[in-house]
Amino acid sequence: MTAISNEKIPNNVNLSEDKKLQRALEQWQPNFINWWNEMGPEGFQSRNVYLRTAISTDVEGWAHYDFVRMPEYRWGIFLADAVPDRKIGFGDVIGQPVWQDVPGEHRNTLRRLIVTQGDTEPASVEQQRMLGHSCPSLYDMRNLFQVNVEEGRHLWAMVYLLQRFFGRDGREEAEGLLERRSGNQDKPRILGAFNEPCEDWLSFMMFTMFTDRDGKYQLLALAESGFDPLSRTTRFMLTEEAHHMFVGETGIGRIVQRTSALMKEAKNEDVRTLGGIDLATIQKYLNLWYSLSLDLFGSEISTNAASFFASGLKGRAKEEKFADHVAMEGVYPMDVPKPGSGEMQREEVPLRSAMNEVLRDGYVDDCQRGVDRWNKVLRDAGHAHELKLPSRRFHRQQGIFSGMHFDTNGNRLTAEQWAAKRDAFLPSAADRAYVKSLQGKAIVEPGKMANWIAPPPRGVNAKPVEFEYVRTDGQGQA
Ligand code: BYC
Ligand code: FE
Ligand code: FE
Repeated sequence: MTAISNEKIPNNVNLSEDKKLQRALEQWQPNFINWWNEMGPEGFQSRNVYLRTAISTDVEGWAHYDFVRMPEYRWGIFLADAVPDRKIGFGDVIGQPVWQDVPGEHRNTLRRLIVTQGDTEPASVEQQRMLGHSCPSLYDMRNLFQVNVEEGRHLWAMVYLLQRFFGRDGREEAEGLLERRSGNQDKPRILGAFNEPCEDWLSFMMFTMFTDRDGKYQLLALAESGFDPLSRTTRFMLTEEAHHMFVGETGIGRIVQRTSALMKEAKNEDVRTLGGIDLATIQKYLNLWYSLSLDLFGSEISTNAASFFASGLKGRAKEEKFADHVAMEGVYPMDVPKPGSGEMQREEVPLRSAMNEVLRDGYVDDCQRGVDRWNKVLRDAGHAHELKLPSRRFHRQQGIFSGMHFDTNGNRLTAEQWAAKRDAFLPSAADRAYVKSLQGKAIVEPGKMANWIAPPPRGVNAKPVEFEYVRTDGQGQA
């Protein structure tokens, strides 16, 4: 077990022995707190929230729950334990010892990967900052804030790598991570999905289901990295990520469960008359966040991905599952639109250039397992309707299908057909207004749930569902 020190910046990297780094991080810390106060959860900063905090990096280290005011959360630097004699597991450098420092020739590429990863973390906090005001219960509000503080911690994780290994450039990038703003025209966040508005709880739960799950797959790929500090950092982040996807998957599961009960009551699918969220609307939000999240894997055919893999910087999720770790010879057969006509044509893409698509394959399967669990709720209640992941071609803004239009089954549409059908596939202004109208004010009476969502089967850390997870100012004993 690796204990976490209780210094100004909690850490398990012997920070007190590296005075220069400690100083740099202590200088960045107040800027982070300023950013958190300005861009973190709006209106709830002085509340006592029942949060879990890591006190060590092993499994038991997660058992620490207490009331904390969010600005006092113990953000810090936690790396998973080193694997003794670890060797690089893939690419041209397979079998060589992992690097404890940044190889000069990979400096820029690694920095860009770390900055791109780091940028998503504060972006998501910014996207979600108003949601406390419309939460369906105190239990859900607490989960939102747990996700938010952990995304803040993920930012710390990437900033540690930048400050520790990238000198002055790294310090500048660390400042940049606090300066860009989600959705801001002049200084947007780096990746598409992280500039999209996330203004209601259906979006939030789809985001944690689908967008945080991209996080899981990207972190799994970076956990394979030959740059060992990145591998150890992302391995610990993955333990935090599991909760985010739990929030999304069970959140949508509870909405589906409530909708299913309301459909029985209404004796038809139009549960809006009863103040529920109809399956058609749920499907549109799914279509939106799933397609935005597919874009986060980059293009199907990517020379960037090929060189990340060749140079041992970024592998595949669970690289050990694959037989061939060099991937020099294999091909990935893919339907690629012909330039001009856009007709699909089967191509054999060299495997290394298809690494984004290989990672996306694992992601799609993982999403499907979650959707299957939602559909089981519907089936068990006797409904024939199923939710579906749309085709990978649908609504793409990155990669070989971007700039073209497809329906959710992957059939090509003209621009006119798309314009006519768009609101049948994606949330319309009216759908968004309806979902928002259900969430006009926060439900803050302990144990009470909004009408459009079922209660969770159990509370947090063996506390009852009706526990007061977020307390008003001044209170706070567990
Ligand atoms: N939006 O060869 P391509 C998370 C750019 S989520 C905008 O297709 P590549 C979290 C790309 O940068 C996980 N731009 O892709 C979740 C490149 O630009 P340049 C985040 C995009 O490079 C929830 C150009 O298009 N982690 O943790 O193979 C809450 C052509 O690139 C997008 C990472 O992303 C896009 N969607 O792969 C909180 C891991 N897609 O070079 C947190 C680190 C591509 O021409 N990042 N582009 O200027 C990477 O591994 C890679 O940067 C990507 C792109 C997989 C994102
Ligand atoms: Fe994260
Ligand atoms: Fe996350």
